[in-house]
Amino acid sequence: MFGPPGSGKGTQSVTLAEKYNLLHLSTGDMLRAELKAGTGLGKKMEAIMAAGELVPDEVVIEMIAQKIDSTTGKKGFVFDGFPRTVEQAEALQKMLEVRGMKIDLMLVLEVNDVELMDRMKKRALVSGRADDADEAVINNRIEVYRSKTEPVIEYGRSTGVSRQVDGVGSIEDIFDRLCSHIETII
Ligand code: B4P
Repeated sequence: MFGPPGSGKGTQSVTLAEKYNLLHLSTGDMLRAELKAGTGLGKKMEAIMAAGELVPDEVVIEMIAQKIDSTTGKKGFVFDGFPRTVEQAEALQKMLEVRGMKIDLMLVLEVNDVELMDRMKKRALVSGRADDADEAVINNRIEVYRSKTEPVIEYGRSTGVSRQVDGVGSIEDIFDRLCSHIETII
């Protein structure tokens, strides 16, 4: 599941994972759990995340590899917020290949910047997330997405797995749009 910050990746991934018996893997959620638990890793990542920057590739790659290896009883995975750099995409492809798996679909949620800002400001009222609370940080996250993460879409296009999905509208309508793409490959 792909898209800018606030595009609905987390929102949609949870219900998609339930419907198709997949494991939802959100690197953002995993990192926030480290922060909350006050682990050494969490303490190191706190300032990076609060500034809206990306944590080092090796940190998230290792977290994902561990989760893939410890999962049983699921038909597959929904990766939410990962990969976020071309290096992470290449690492994911390799880690799946050696385990006899592959990326089936890359769903790209498209949402304009005004709507993104509006959603994250609203979420800030309830999330308590430092990276939602400040307009400059939100702008930085969108900027980091455009410069470091959008190139991953090209990577997905070159392997024929990416699909653009309109991410504006009701949560239910967007869910239906996403499902219609998934239904073409199962
Ligand atoms: P994430 O947790 O991935 O943060 P996000 O992009 O803001 O989440 P998401 O896009 O899923 O939010 P959603 O749309 O569901 O990452 C946070 C930070 O962790 C990053 O900045 C980075 O520092 C670090 N990080 C994470 N992964 C990393 C990686 N791989 N590499 C390096 N660093 C990494 O929700 C947004 C809001 O919109 C919600 O309030 C929701 O209710 C609302 N919403 C959803 N759909 C809507 C709709 N259709 N209409 C109206 N509102 C909607």
